[in-house]
Amino acid sequence: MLKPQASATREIINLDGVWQFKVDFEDEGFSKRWASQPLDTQLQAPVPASYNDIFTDVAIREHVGWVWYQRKVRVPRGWSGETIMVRADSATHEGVIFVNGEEVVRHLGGYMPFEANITNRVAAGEEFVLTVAVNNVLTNETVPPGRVITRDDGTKQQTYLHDFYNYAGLARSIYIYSVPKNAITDITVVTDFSGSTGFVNYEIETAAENVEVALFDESGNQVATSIGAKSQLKIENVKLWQPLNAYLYELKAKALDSKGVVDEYSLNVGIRTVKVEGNKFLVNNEPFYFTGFGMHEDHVVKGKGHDNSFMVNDFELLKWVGANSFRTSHYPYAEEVMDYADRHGILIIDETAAVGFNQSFASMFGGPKLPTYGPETANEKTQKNLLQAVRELIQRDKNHPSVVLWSITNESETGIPEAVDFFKPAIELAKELDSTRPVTYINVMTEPFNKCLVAPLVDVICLNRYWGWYEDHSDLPNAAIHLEAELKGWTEKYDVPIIITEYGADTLAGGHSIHNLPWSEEYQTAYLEMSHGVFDKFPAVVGEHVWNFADFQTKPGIFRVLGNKKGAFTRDRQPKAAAHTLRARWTKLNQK
Ligand code: BDP
Repeated sequence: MLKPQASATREIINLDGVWQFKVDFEDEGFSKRWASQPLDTQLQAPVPASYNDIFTDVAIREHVGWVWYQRKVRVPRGWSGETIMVRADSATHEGVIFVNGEEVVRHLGGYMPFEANITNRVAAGEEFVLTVAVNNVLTNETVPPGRVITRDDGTKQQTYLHDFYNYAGLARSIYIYSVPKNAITDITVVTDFSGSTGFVNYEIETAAENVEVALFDESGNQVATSIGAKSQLKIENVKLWQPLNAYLYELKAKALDSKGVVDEYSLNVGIRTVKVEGNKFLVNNEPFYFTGFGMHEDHVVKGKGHDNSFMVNDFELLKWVGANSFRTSHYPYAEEVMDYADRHGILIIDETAAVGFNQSFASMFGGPKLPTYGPETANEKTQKNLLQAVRELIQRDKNHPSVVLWSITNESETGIPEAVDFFKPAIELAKELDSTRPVTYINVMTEPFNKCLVAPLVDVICLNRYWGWYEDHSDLPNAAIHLEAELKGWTEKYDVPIIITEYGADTLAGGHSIHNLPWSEEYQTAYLEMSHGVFDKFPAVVGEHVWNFADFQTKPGIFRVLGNKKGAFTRDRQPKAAAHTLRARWTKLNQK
């Protein structure tokens, strides 16, 4: 699904703004056909934003079920004869779009775009009523999974086994856009180079009779052309897309019929290669070392709402601290983020929302402890949804040069054969859909090298390790010994690159201790330095992503102090001492 854009043949209207908003406390919005009438409400909610922290009413924040958004939309006069689409960049976790009261599309999975052709339901120049119902419920079949339980007073409560707050609503933009008949419906590019010659292999989907493609450099000079829906562009004196030194060509595709151009679509293309060789992770055939973070889409008030100011500032901080990469822990991020990373040379480990498939977390997050895989937990329907999530992720993000590794799941239970049955098809699907990028999963501490059964299936091993925090708490000498012993085990067993995708310590900004007590800024710094000393002993360790970039909101818990405090930055993006430590190390590492 191509991201909508304006071109000579396409127009787009962004519907960001303040919408009518109603919480469906009695679960009656569908039966009473709320979409067919003006929403009976005093509330309005901003789009894009998670709705939870916007209002002061705790009943809204903690609501379990549907909420409804509504607004009027006028279709531009000039759109007659065009195909008219409506698109949501996401609806967390399930979205239903209605046009003039009629359902036009329904989508499950909270972090992916979906759209519908509404040409026959609207008219150019006329207004229509757009309603979006959004459901925040997580069940054993959703990705991520969860469980709704009933309190003693009969009210519902959402439980889940992942460590970030279940923000919901319309956190990304909604659009209507026009496309011509016989439009370009998909583009896939795969890049390569040999010496100073670059190659862009492309494939374009369209019902139009012919296709013309031209590639332009950053100064706007045309550097290659081709004809046909599937071909190769050859670029002499190619400028490669490099980590922290991005170069983007613009591919302009035109679909034509006998009368001329019917559609135009532009795509940014970074020419680069990614390969795994032995224990090396190669970008443009050079060994690459990941510095950066596991992140979250998380801010005050907006929750997971996309915001360009926050996004640009986060990237500025990444650059300042010497990060060259991050992981979209634990769900796909807004497409604007992917575009920005392309433009700024930041590498991405792109992750599905498969987090919390691990019942051993029940003791920590509450709820009954069941088998992780089984009829009442992760079952065939869940697996089907996971496969769909992998398909949608790769479909959406396949052309981003920033994306260098697909992550199928975070911290699932992987030491039992059921885990192989559950995840192997998803790993295979990722490889089948994209043979150009390696595939990984993120290993949890409780599934070490001699236990985990999923590790042999992937190209890169990613480890989340908390020696010195959850284990050997406040005992860094022991933590160092155990971390080293573990990495020795992994590197002896597997000849693949290893990325430490999480290591970190909760830290209260402004907390200090001359004795390096946990939660102090001193302890976080000492913890990181201990970890780095161990990583540096292993050539197979090709990257370090601190958990987390910034403090973030979680479900309340006795081990969470107004959220997770493992950020190198506070939630309002001020550096803790650790950020300076990382900056000193990473700036030097990136100069090598
Ligand atoms: C890991 C998870 C991450 C948590 C982190 C923590 O992958 O989502 O927030 O640990 O406990 O278990 O801080």
